[in-house]
Parts: sequence; C-alpha cells; structure tokens
Amino acid sequence: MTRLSVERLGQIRTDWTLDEVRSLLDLPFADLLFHAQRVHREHFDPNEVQVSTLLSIKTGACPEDCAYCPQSVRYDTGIEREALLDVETVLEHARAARESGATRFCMGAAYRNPKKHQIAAVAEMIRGVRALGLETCATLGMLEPEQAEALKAAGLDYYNHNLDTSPEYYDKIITTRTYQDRLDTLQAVRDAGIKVCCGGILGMGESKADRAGLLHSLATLPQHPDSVPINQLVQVAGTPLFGAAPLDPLDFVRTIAVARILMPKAHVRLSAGRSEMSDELQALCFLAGANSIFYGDKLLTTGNPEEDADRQLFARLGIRPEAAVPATDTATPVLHARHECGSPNHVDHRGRG
Ligand code: SAM
Ligand code: DTB
Ligand code: SF4
Repeated sequence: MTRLSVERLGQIRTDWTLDEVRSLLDLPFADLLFHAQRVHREHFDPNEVQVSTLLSIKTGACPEDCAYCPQSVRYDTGIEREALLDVETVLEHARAARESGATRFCMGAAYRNPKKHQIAAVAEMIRGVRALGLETCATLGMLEPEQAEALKAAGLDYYNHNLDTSPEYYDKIITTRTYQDRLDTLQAVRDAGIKVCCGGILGMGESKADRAGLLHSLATLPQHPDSVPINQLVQVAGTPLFGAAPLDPLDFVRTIAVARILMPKAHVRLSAGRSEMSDELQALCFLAGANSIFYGDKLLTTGNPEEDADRQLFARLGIRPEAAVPATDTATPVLHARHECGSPNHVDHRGRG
C-alpha cells in the first residue's frame, strides 16, 4: 500500500492527508472492506445499528438553491409547502417513532436560517421529544452561536448540518451559501456542546476526487462528527440533478468504508437512497461499517423502505437496533411494525443465530 501506513488505521486522527484518503479509496475492494471491518469492530458491536426517525417539521419554499433538493422554492417539484407544525403534532409522530423502536427523533426544517421565534418553537418541540425518552436531533440550516446555545439549553443532543460535497465541487451544487458558512455553523454547534451530525451526498455527478475531498473535509474538522450521514442522491423530478448519472454502487460502499476508517468512533449513517438499494447492497454497506439508518417509510419528502422490509432485513442479517445513549431504560430496543390500527406488533427480531 503506497502513502498509507496500515498500522495506523484505527487511530483517531484529524490530520489525515488528501493523499491518504485517495489511497484508501483506491485499495482493492477486499482489502478496503477488511480494514473497515477491523476498525469497526474495535469501536462498535458489528451486529448493532442505531435507528433514527425523521420528520419534516416545516416543508418546502426554501430560498436556497441546493441542486439536489425538492424543497427549494426555485424548482417545480410539486412539493406542497407546509408551515411549521405545532408541538402536539410533532409529539404524536415522536411517540409513534418510539413505539416503532427508534431511539433518536430528527426534526428537519426547510430553512436557510431560522428566526428567533422559530428557534423558540423548535426548542419546545425538543423539550417534548426529550421528555418521551428519545434522543433529539434537528436540522434547521445555518445557526448563530446564541441560537445553538438556545437549542442546547432545550436539550438538543445532535444537530445535522452537512458539507454535502468537496470544497471544489460545492459551487456546482449550491450558490446561495458558502462552504465556510457551513463550517461556521458546525463550529457554533460544537461550541454549544451539541453533538455534530455532518456528512454528504453521493451520486451528484461528482468525481472520485470529490468524494475524497468530502471525506477529507469531514475527517479533518477540529473534531470528528459524532454522526456521519452518507446520502445517495434521491433524484426528484424538477431539481437540476434529476437525471444525473447514477453512481457505481460499489463506489458508494467504498465511500462508507473509508468514512469508517477515517472516523472510527463516528456512527456512519446509511442515510437517504436506501429505497433504491437492494438488501445485498445495504448488507455490504453494513459490512463496510455503516451502523445507523433512518427507519420509517418517509425521509423528509421522499420515500424510505417500509418498516416491515427493514425488520426483515435486520432479521436476515442478525442485526439488533442499538440502545439509546444515555439509555432511558435497560431494555434493548426492538423494531416494531405499526399496523393500521396503530398497535405495535411486538415481534422480537433479535436473531443472534
Ligand atoms: N435546510 C436545512 C439544511 O439544508 O441544512 C435542513 C434540511 S436539508 C433537507 C438536510 C440535508 O438533506 C441536506 O443537507 C442534504 O444533505 C440532504 N438532502 C436533501 N435533499 C436530498 C436528496 N434529494 N437526496 C439526498 N439527500 C438530500
Ligand atoms: C441527512 O443527511 N439526510 C436526511 C437528514 N440528514 C435530514 C435528509 C434526507 C432527505 C432526502 C430528501 C427528502 O426526503 O426530501
Ligand atoms: Fe433548503 Fe436545506 Fe433544501 Fe438546501 S437542502 S434547499 S437549505 S431545505
């Protein structure tokens, strides 16, 4: 292996070079997965996957121009805009997510940057979701330091804010805010003591060098993100990226594996795009070190696999949902199917084989 010391893989470092990241991406597939799996097992139970549920709390009419996004006001995607949901509606969704076995509830809003009254409203949602015993996550766009502090005071555990792609490819995707704006928000979130959830999107026509650039940017942040969502572009008609050439699925797996090696303690989330993936491809992603998913049949505005399909996938692979940290009770969570009557089906799929 050139320019890469195998012995150092598994160390927690924020001084990775771009050369090292490129060399990792270029490893023979079997070597790459071997190293990723080895690093994964040093820090995690390989048969556990963290389970989050997403809810769009404010949908559409976003002034930003992110070329992938169905919620930008600039693209005609047929999304019905919705005002900020009221607290009780959000809590109903959170209770249902908890009944289904999710341990983290992520609230997403199509904002460029939230206003003061919007932060106050979201803070109330965070307090309510926390009181249900769920971990809380929000993604609301750019934040000022005092806004991050207000969200932390309400009990926010994680803030999601993605770098999306490499610094070089960034302005092909978004022109209405800069890479530095994103880094500044991440700094504000870290400084407030909120855990950082930060990743990107693959399949936007980027090159391998851009995937290396994204991974390098993530792994050389002042601290590694606690959570790294790797999204596959969900192509939505009306967005500029609709019709982009699809990514080789094995390159998606490679990117997950390199994220795992570069950021050994992070939860790497197999995020958007699972509806377009086979069970076998998802299994390869878990083998490469992905250990978090979104569960529930909707992401923000687009589809996600049915809950039954995910329960079956977990059962086929002997995967158990990871307990919340800090655990609110000692029981291992179980993925439940919610039926139309609303009652959960308490079938335990913890097949340890
Ligand atoms: N407006 C806020 C922001 O951009 O930070 C929060 C919501 S935004 C929808 C959250 C993230 O979802 C984006 O940063 C992007 O990475 C991801 N995303 C949006 N549309 C997507 C798509 N079509 N496919 C995959 N990921 C997408
Ligand atoms: C992230 O990285 N992916 C999630 C979450 N963070 C907020 C969003 C995916 C959105 C996919 C397109 C949609 O459903 O609108
Ligand atoms: Fe707005 Fe976020 Fe969509 Fe960009 S990704 S258009 S900021 S909702």
